[in-house]
Amino acid sequence: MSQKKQLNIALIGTGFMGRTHSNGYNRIPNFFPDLQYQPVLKTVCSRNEEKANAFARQWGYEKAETDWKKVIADDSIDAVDICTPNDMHAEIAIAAAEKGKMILCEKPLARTLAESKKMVDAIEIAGVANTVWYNYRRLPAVTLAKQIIDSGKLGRIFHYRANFLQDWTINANLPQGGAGLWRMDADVAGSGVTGDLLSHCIDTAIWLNGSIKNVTAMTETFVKERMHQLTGKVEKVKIDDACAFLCRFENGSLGLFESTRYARGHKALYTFEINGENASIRWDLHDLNRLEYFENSDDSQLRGWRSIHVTDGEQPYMDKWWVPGLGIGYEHSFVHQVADFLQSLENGKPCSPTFREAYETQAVCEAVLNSAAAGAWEIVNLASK
Ligand code: SOE
Repeated sequence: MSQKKQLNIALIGTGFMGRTHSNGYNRIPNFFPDLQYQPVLKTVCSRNEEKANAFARQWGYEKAETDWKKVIADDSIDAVDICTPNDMHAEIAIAAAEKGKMILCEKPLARTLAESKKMVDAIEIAGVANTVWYNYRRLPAVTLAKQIIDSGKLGRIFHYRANFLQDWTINANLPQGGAGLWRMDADVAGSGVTGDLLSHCIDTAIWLNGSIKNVTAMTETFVKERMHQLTGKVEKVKIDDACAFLCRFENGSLGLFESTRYARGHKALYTFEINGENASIRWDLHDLNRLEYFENSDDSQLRGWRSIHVTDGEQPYMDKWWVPGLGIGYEHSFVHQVADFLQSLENGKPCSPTFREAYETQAVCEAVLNSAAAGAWEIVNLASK
């Protein structure tokens, strides 16, 4: 411990993501013992004092706080981790950057491209280390897909296809807004499935297959009015419950994306498939340690989809865990993101996706929503208003 550099973390927000990130920090000393930096859980912040105290006890934070501005003002804090609902991301990130803090921000970067732009400007002016928690990149099978694509094995890419399907909002009596349901309130979340789920698919797609040039989209809000938990009134639902879009990538390939919270039977079915001239790759979150690969040059008698169980120590991240054959889970993607962030502090390289990279994902989301509203193709415009 004495040789380690301490990185004092303040977590703002104690929901589901607060737990995934905290678990990530806590696993580092055991599984990534060689890193120079050691996360120290200093402060957790929630508006609700009881919640903050209970969270601090459960996850090992030294202190609980109810005012995020006090957290930012605390000189002992090195890095601020933003896990609040989306409407708070920009204000907190900009204030933290102005105080010179490193920032780890939950996805999506913000509600809109304009908000995201202000955040990118703030961190770039401050020159602080930053990353956005698009965690699925860091599942070993997804990272292996990246390595295979970068090696050129697929050849020219023709198609990129992704889905993120859930079913938790089908019940028309489910209220919107407030604790636990802010994702259904467009004023807080910015959008529905586009920002919440498709942003994951877009982040992975840009990482694996490069920039998206233009999009044509459709969205639907199946339940038009819901009780708002905060106002107690029945209000118009402004989020997209479902969204599908087509796109063209800069490399000439075609993209097809779909997301919904109305796919009965699917809780978190994130899948992608990439078809190249020589080979194809596909992946499914429900079987997250497996990558499927089809190689056209295989002996024609034996050719078929290879089912690669990504658990070998020579495959990404797996030397850190158990022994070959034994898989890991969803939570490990967050441990890996913490490890990569700490590593980036060691080697001085940015921890991808940075705010600037997540800004590109936001630009695609914005183009998708604009296209659906206009019923027309939209160019992905990286210049915000
Ligand atoms: C929504 O249900 C949600 O929790 C998203 O907010 C997460 O980003 C996604 O990974 C799982 O689903």
